[in-house]
Amino acid sequence: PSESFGASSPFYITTAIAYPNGAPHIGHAYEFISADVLARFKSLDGFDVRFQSGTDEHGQKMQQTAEKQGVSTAELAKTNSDRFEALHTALGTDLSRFIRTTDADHHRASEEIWKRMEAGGDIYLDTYAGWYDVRDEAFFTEDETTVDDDGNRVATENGHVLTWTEEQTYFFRLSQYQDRLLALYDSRPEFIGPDVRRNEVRAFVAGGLNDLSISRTTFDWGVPVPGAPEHVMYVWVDALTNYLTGVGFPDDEQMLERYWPASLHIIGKDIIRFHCVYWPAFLMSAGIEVPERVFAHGFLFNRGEKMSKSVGNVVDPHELVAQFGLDAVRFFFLREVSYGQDGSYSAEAIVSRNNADLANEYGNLAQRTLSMIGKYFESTVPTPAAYTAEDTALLDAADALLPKVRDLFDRQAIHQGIEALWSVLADTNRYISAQEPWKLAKTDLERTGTVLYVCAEVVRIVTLLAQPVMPGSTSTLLDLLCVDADPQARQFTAVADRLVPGTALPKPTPVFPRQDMPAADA
Ligand code: ME8
Repeated sequence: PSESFGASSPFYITTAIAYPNGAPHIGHAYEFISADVLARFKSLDGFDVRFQSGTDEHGQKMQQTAEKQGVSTAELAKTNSDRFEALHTALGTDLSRFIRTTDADHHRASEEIWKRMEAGGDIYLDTYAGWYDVRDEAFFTEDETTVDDDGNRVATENGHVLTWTEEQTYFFRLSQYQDRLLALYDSRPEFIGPDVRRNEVRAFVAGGLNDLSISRTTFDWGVPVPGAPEHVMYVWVDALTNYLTGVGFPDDEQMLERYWPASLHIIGKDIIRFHCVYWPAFLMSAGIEVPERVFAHGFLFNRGEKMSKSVGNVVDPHELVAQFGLDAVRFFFLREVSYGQDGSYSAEAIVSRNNADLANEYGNLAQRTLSMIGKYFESTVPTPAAYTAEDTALLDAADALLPKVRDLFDRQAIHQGIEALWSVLADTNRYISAQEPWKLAKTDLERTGTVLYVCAEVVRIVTLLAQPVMPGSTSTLLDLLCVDADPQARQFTAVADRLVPGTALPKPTPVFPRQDMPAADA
């Protein structure tokens, strides 16, 4: 049974659960960081956030990889699952649960959803004969395949080599869900984001759906089918169910009631069909509410090239963090890439973002403001005198940020949210250059104080709102502004406060250092 819950609204957000058949790569890191930013944003905005990630450990691919490496499948899963968990720690993601599909409660949940779909009359046994893609664990019909130059039968959509498979499997009556799925997409346009993805999914479903093979007898690394233990569940049936397991399905009714349906599933664009077609159909069949929204981010490429072991451009996310610092990496991914579209990264691009946006536009503004307060006001927050039109315009722009950024983040337009913050920082830099407080200080100390107060106040507001993106550096900067360190005092409600004149500030230290451009071949 779960603890009692507070008054705030629940927000349940998940990432995809990764296959632990190898080490995590930058694509995984990108997904974890972006979901963490969204989770932190909601949490700072007063929601009771539950955030889940984990590993998807079953399936034939896992079993085959383990055989190749000469280790047990359980060992392979454990070793790599631990690496995914360690990556979460290194990235500072604030998880409520790291789930493994080999966890005992997950077996229980998978059996239960299966039984409910069966009770709903949607599961039947039949013989399957078709082309099987081991890598994606998916079947293809003849017309979805082609023969490649080496004479292999390959899947037309992804080029993976297929094997002819005939076996008795259980089927899910997906074909019966076409109308209900189309009705879902039409009545709840926010169910799939970005919009372009909804159109793709809708067109796919409108084209007709085949029943789906949902069990396997050719290997045994999976959740046994209730009442038919010679079958294991198709890996996607159990994988998708992780989202329910994590909120207490089926036993903890109180927790389930609170956090289900999930508010937001964050996934990559290659697994949209599983989340936007199969998953809602399974849930409808089992009589469970569908999630509120699925958002698909794009793929990340190394200098525009697909990351692959043979190209030798697979970068270990830990190395990236060690080289550039966690917050610079977090900022880069979210500011540089339009969330929902593909993006590219390189050492040069990370350093130039760091230097232009963090060191110059943000860090330098904070440092100049705080050091002038140190120099001219004995390190205490000055008392503002009457505001000019410029002062008011700037403060108004900063005050307008919260509703603007909230709206953008609620649509997962993270890059635009960050852009909005930086646009006010740019205004503030123009303002300080025009006001020239370093000159004013010689003639009009009162006006100098007002200008520095306005600048410090903008920095405070932007810093509060930038916390989800860069939790570490913003915390340091809020300390320098003497914002109470109690997390409650750093919630977004604090945007409406003002710096208190007369507060003694500590000696400022630069928070966002410049970085050197890496050597050309780095
Ligand atoms: O798909 N850029 O696991 P996975 C951005 N187990 N994102 C990427 C990426 C890249 N280069 N490469 C992969 C699975 N991803 C399933 C999910 S969920 C019930 C089961 C994303 O380890 C990918 O799109 O192959 C997915 O969202 C996540 O990383 C895990 O991929």
